[in-house]
Amino acid sequence: MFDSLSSKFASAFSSLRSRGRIKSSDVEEIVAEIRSALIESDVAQEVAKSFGDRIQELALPELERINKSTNPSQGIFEIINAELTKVLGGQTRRIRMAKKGPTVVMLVGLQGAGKTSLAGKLAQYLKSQGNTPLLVASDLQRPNAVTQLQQVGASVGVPVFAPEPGNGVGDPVKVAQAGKKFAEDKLHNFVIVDTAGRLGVDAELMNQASRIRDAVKPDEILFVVDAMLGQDAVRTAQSFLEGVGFDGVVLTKLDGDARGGAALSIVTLTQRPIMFAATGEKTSDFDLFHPDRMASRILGMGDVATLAEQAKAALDPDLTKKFEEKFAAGDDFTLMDFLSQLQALKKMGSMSKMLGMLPGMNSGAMKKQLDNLDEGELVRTEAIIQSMTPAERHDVKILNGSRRARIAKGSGRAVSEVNNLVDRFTGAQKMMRQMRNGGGMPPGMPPIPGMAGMPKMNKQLPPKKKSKSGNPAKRAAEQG
Ligand SMILES: Nc1nc2c(ncn2[C@@H]2O[C@H](COP(=O)(O)OP(=O)(O)OP(=O)(O)O)[C@@H](O)[C@H]2O)c(=O)[nH]1
Ligand SMILES: [Mg+2]
Repeated sequence: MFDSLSSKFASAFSSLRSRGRIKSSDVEEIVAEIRSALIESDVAQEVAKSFGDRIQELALPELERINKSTNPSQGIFEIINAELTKVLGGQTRRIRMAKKGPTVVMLVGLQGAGKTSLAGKLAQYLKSQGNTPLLVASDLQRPNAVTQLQQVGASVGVPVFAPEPGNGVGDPVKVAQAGKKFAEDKLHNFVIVDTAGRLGVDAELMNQASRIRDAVKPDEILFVVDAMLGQDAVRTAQSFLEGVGFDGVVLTKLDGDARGGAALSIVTLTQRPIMFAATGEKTSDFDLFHPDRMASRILGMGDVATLAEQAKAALDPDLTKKFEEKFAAGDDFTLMDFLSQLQALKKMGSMSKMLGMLPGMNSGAMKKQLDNLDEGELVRTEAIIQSMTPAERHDVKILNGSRRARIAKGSGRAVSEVNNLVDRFTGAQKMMRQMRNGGGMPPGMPPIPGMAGMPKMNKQLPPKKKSKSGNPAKRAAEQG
């Protein structure tokens, strides 16, 4: 997401970083580069221009101060980051709850924008926060629109209010109204109204959406737009703003190769915040839109905050506790633990998406590596472990040649892959033992999901043997 913009910014910054003192001509240069990066990424000309002007206005008077600091390019970077955050909407905007009765959220947008999918994503998100949403099928345009929403609702376990088939209820306005009434009676605290889209902006579509709006008086009207539309997304947004009005924007299909510029333009030109982003077809491919995190991602600083949140959500607290207890008891790290970790990793979502949130991962060579990352690897590893007997999983030392051949056959993988996995696991096991014995994490080792809280074990446990710590700093402390 925003990859091209991000890599263009990265090259602009690398030229700035190579300078010691920053002159006003350097600022002008980077501003020119930023402007063209923005325009190439589908940001409207006027928005790109005013963004550049603003950076210049802010940076020039600060040059003296910036040049006194140890890292002048960082000073410019911070100005750009703050301004980009502002252009992307500033603060994260959450749904405003109704003061009384259910909060009504109405979704509008063109055909295929992703409204119905979003209805499911939003419902799941709200439900996960302890709400009791109701989905309302007010798209009676397409013959299967209602069934589509019913399937979406079923998949996230959220009820759907829909007209009874065949009894002639063909008025989306009445359905919306009845849906809201149903929610009030049944004490649902959120109502999500899915509406019909059209191929292009037309008067009839606007008229229908406006009538639904007047009937249910939404607390939030969300304009759903496909980020891949580029500049067209901005024009569509402006038409919807005039025709129906909306309070916030939802960008969908950010997983595609959208150049992302539309996001910046829409916020600036409609003065409406982006509230949510959808990044795939699964109901979990959805998040609140955080302007600061997005700016930091675009600028190649990564999105560690989101990564941490996802890790936390994916980690099963019971599992983490179990690990802690196991280690405290001095038990060994087994292949089953290894498998649970892989499953936690998988739950955290697509590996490449996840790793892309780390600083510096979205530019140049790193990006290529990520794109080539083999997601199937996890699945294959899982298959191999699942083809083992419980005894084998418990102790890989019993894996002789014939057992390995049987496992390979059972999982449909090559024996070399089984060997490779056993080697990797043995290495991980060794590392875990070392940690337990007070050695701490080997340098450069990433934290392992499912193992949150592990390092603190070092403090709670006396070293098993009287061996000195493997960690030089600690050893020094022990001796000192
Ligand atoms: N890759 C990707 N696909 C998406 C995303 N959001 C929706 N889609 C897909 O886009 C297609 C259209 O989505 P819908 O939710 O049916 O769109 P809609 O706005 O309800 O369309 P109409 O009901 O025809 O107006 C579906 O195939 C979705 O799976 C997304 O964020 N990423
Ligand atoms: Mg739909």
